Amino acid sequence: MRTSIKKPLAIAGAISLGVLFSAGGVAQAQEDDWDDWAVFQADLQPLNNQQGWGEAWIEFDGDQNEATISISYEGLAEEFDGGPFPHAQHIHINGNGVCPDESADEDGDGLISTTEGHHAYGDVGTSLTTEGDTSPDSALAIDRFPGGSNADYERTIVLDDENAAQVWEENAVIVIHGVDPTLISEEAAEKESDLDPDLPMPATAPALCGSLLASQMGQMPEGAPDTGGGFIAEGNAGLMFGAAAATFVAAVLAAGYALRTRSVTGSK
Ligand SMILES: [Cu+2]
Repeated sequence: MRTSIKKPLAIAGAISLGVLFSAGGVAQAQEDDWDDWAVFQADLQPLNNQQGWGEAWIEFDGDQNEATISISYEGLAEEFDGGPFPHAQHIHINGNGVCPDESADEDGDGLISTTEGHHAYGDVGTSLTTEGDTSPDSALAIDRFPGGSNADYERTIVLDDENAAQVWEENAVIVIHGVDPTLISEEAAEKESDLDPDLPMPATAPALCGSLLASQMGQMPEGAPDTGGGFIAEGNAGLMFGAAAATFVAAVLAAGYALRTRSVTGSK
């Protein structure tokens, strides 16, 4: 009995939507082009008693692999051996998509090494170098990373499918390495790096970390006015007047009602 009432409602909703979107054929085609447009953003918070903070953005503009990556930070370790302190930076993937907390310090030296944080953020997936190779092979290419306390980095690179998928699935983490040895325990500061015995531990331990989360997806192409609304509200604004608006509202209500009914029924 219930089904016989709700099915017509769902069908009415589908027909109304069909009328609306065929009327907005051009807008629909544009929406398809924007499916690969997205911005992922990470707040970079300090680890290991470091000072400083930063932000990272990854923008895809019509391609699921080609990414413009921007990173800005300030307040990190400034000098190393008389030169700018190198800060290796990576997209980490295939972990849990999060940053480690203090419980990650397994050996109790007061420092979370890159290895100890691995369960949280995973492997180096992409090396965010200033030039040349961006594979994990360049993870410690310390002469091709930004150095010093502050940096403004931007580079457009083509992520491989695995890295791109991890970013789109919100399981990627930005990690900036290289800690000020005066802000960590003496014991940890004197160790050799867990990643390369030729480097001291402070050169490679994580300093800033942030999960990459979707900031905006598939709304408007670059350069369009951003008033904070979604695609329907902006792209189809011209269709929202008069009868079209009434049809659309009815369709959404009917579709929502049908979906809700289906999920309730399905959960039994
Ligand atoms: Cu890293």
